[in-house]
Amino acid sequence: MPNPDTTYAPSAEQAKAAHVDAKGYEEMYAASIADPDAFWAEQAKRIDWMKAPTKVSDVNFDLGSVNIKWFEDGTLNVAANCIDRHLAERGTQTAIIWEPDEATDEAQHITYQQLHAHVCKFANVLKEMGVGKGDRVVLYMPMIPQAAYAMLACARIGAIHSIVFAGFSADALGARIDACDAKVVITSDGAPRGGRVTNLKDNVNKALLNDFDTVKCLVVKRTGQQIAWRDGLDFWLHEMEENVSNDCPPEEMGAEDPLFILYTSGSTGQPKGVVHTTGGYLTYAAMTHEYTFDYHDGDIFWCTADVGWVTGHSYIVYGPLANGATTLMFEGVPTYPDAGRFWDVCQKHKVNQFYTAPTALRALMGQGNSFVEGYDLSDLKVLGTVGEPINPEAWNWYYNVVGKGKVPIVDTWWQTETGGHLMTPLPGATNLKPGSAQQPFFGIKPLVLEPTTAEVIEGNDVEGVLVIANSWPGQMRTVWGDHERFEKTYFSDYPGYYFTGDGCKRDADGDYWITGRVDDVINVSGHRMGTAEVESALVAHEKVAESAVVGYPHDIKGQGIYAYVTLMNGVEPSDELRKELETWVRTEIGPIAKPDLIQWAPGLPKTRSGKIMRRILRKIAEDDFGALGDTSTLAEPAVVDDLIENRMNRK
Ligand code: 6R9
Repeated sequence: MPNPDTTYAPSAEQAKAAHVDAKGYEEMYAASIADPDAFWAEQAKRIDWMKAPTKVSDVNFDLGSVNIKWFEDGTLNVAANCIDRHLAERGTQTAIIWEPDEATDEAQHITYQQLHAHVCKFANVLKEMGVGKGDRVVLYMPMIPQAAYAMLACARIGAIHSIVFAGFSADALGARIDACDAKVVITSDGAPRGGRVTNLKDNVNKALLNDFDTVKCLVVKRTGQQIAWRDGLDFWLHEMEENVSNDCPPEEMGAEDPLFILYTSGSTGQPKGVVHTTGGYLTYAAMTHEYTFDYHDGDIFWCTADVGWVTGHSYIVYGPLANGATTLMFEGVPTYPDAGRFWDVCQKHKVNQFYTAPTALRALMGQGNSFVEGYDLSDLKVLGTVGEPINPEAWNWYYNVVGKGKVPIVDTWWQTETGGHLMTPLPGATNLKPGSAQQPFFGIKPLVLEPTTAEVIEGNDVEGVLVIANSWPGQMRTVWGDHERFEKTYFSDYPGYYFTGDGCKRDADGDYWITGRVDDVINVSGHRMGTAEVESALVAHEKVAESAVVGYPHDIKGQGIYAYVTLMNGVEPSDELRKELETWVRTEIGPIAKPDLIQWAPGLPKTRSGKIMRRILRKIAEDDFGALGDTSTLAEPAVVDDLIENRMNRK
């Protein structure tokens, strides 16, 4: 049981200045659990409703009738909440600071008024292209302000956006366009990142193989490079904008109308389209943004995620803008032009809250402190992390070198499915423990279950699987087009609870420590990857007969991808073939899925019923084969000796 000697208490000033101190958290949490509907009815007032809801929650977690509704009879518009309602008071305040890839290029400051004009025009362009309420629009964009305009434009007219991370390949993009039956794809000509440019429009053309003659594409000019063009189906945003008005009244949406779909990896098969709706999601994104980061009026907030991930949705766009914040959008990478870029940007824009991923911190930590030390980081008030457990070494570096031992760190645990933070320390309220997500957010009831019997484990100093016993407004509502899959994935293993897929410990003080996924999902640089996805990409190659993929500990990425590959009869293993398979997976899924290690496996360890024994493969990949556990059910024990002998990860 991790039990760090040092905890870090907030200073008296921090506790006083924060929205809640320790006592405030206890009281508010208790109230949120004692009468959730009263609590959330009050919280729903933080957003502007066209018609205020009279109902609060309508929730059923029973398999076969899973149903989740919040604020059901209320109506609202998300874009109006993120823009219009701020105009009177903060029209000239900066809504978005955009920091381009090249440090020498000028940053842009977009005020709320300007944001309003951009989004209205954008929305009218979409209408002009035939997009209406309920239609799906796929975004495949660099981190440019137009990505935020596009999201908000969809929200304004009631279209459902589905963002595909621009690092995904054309094939992965195509699968998602098909899965949600998108009417329009929004992209840019090129996407500069870390000094290199990806031609996004060409990827879109490849992705549209099945729908080449039907799906329209709206293109933002970013680089001005040569791109492939389909006359009559492709449109430049800047040209379309010349002919539309900048008046676009926001559509009145039901609280339970879908706001967006976001595809995420699961333990089996195809990515799932996680559906979030309008009223509950916005309430939850706004509230968590305010409390977790102790956001106050006038603060400059920076979340370094990409809008292609849920973190970018909730904490670059929807949460901060609903709160009238100034949110920073960064096009580049942490190490370009050098490992000081994050801190240069923090200094330049006087960032108050900074939110990033452990994998980025580990990479920067490895470059040495000199990249941090030259910068004035005195505006920082809160530091945050997300995406994977943060190891105490990285935590301490973040705390001492970046925060100079004065700035609280919030280690936020949540998921694409949860819409916003479910467990996190709160600045000013929590005695921080390096590596622990610590305590539930308001209204969240976590439970630890015994994995095989599903019994609730009471008390402290315990370990098991993590489930949530109740619903919250930001919870996903369904899997797009497959409600049965939604029920099966999240509500069937542990009936009556939302199953997170994570394991956890609850320590002697009652604080939670996330121990990682308990399903076949691995976490590479904070990004979820289903081992099944990588396996199906590998076996799609003509020379591959079979494959099994597992995670193994990786210094920078958290987990690396270890692939065991059995080749077709007669195919000889070689370094060239290894390269070929790496490139293959990159084009099938994207660079983030490229295996770090590929081991040629003449056979895979299987039970007599033919199930691959992943437990054994994980151990070998971890270079920990002394503890293989029970191998008595193996069909061919000799297979394991060969795999150990030729293992790729030797410490
Ligand atoms: C927001 C996001 C979700 C999975 C989740 C867990 C891991 C996220 C974490 C964390 C430990 C944290 N995870 N935050 N593990 N501590 N602070 O990352 O969403 O991409 O859906 O990933 O990431 O395993 O189940 P998503």
